[in-house]
Amino acid sequence: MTVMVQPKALTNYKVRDFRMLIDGAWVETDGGKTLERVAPGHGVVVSRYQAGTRRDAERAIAAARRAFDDGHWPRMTGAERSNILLKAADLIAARAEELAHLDAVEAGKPISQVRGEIAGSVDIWRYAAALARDLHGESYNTLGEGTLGVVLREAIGVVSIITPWNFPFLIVGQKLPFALAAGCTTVVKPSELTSGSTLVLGEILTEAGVPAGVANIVTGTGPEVGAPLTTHPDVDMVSFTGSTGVGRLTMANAAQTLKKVSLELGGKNPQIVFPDANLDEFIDAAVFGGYFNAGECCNAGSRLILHRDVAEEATARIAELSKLVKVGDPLDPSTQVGAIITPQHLQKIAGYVLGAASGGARLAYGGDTVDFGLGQYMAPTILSQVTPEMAVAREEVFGPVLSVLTFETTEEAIQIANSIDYGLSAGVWSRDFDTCLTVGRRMRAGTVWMNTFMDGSPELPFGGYKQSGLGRELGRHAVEDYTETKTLNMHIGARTN
Ligand code: TXE
Repeated sequence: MTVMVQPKALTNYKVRDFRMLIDGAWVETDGGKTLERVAPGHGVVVSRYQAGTRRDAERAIAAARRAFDDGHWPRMTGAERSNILLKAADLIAARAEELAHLDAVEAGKPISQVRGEIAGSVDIWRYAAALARDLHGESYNTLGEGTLGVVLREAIGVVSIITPWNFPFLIVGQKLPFALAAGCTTVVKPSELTSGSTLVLGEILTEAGVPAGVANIVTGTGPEVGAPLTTHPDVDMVSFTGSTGVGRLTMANAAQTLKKVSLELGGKNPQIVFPDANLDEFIDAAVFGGYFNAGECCNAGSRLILHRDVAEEATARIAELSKLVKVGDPLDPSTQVGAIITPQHLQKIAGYVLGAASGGARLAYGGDTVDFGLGQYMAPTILSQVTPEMAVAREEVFGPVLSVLTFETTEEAIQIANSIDYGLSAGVWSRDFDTCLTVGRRMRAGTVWMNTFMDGSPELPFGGYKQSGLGRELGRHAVEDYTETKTLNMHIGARTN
């Protein structure tokens, strides 16, 4: 039986009413409507956001355009922008508990986990601040006596940033500080399910000294607010994280005016386990990688591709460990798996499990939704005897569901791992480093973990192959992504011919 942490009712919770940040002012939508957010773990309204309109989006784009074209922000020194980002990082750290609490209630994430995400975000903001001072081009004095070539990196302009609900504060931090570091101005649209922490970030940025119009935040739905951010001719680049379907639409929209796009999309990430792997460590990582953030994670290691010799033992041990995972109240510090984002999404997850079971997969553990009488929850679930063509093995379930597939030869394992449309991340488990490197280099994935899973740091680029996305976030080139390259080709001295 799953260990349950009964959610406590949010009695006397003070519902937060948020406005939007457009051109340095906290404003209401001109449409006069709000969106209510029901906490997924508690079943009551906790936040109200402005239901922004296309006109609100256009006002924000106009503010960002003006703030870019007046040149104040892009022409500041890297050091000046860096200092503002460092101040923002300090203010995020100072308001960490408030931010963690907001993400926990709005997204249903375990509070202890979100605390880690906010601390990680502070680190990322500081990393971006460091890069702000290190953005530079190249020079060429090897082009002949009379020629000097200088390659500049200039801020690309106005950037639309569209983010999802699964890591509301962390994901905006993988985009916004790098765009700001480059000297871009921005319009941010958080998910309509989890906008609170991004709006608090707006307060933080204002206090840190980000000028009016440089970082605008417009709340609302994708079709109403998100779409104009991807089509408007005054936007130069779109940085999007979300579903592959909307990512595809974003790219098509951006193509109308040939905007640059950066896309972080879905994943269905394999972990290949060889017979010589350290099973103790793998079992732990499988449980963490599968159930972290209730599996609502593009990096979830949900496709376990196990060698036949270890499959049975590993599956049984993962099932045993799954029983110990604490499911329930996002605000209880002992909780490991919180709530599922919406009732509709819970149904979708349950549908995948049912579909797999009726297609011949075996339920090794879990499979049930958990009814606490408040919010919506799902038990950690592991399915064995999954075959590569099943939907549960190919599609992003986005729930706490692990699928076990088996292999005999290394070629077969690589073939199964690479056989789907996604290519975000992957894992290889073996004590033989040759095996790890040989397989790791053949994986079509943006990140390959070896004998570990879901580690990361701001220095390491993150992004996907195939339909998992386009471009990379983080890493030392993260700021360059928000720039245009300009060549200065200079003639020196008297012409000789
Ligand atoms: O994502 P959407 P949803 C996957 C996951 C999940 C599924 C659906 O499988 O179950 O996607 O989640 C905005 N123009 N991921 O529906 O719709 C939207 O308002 C412009 C994987 O929440 O892609 C939100 O701000 N923008 C993923 C953002 O896009 C639009 C994380 C993402 O929402 C828009 C989240 C439009 N027409 C979900 N329509 C990951 N990679 O981690 C929506 N949006």
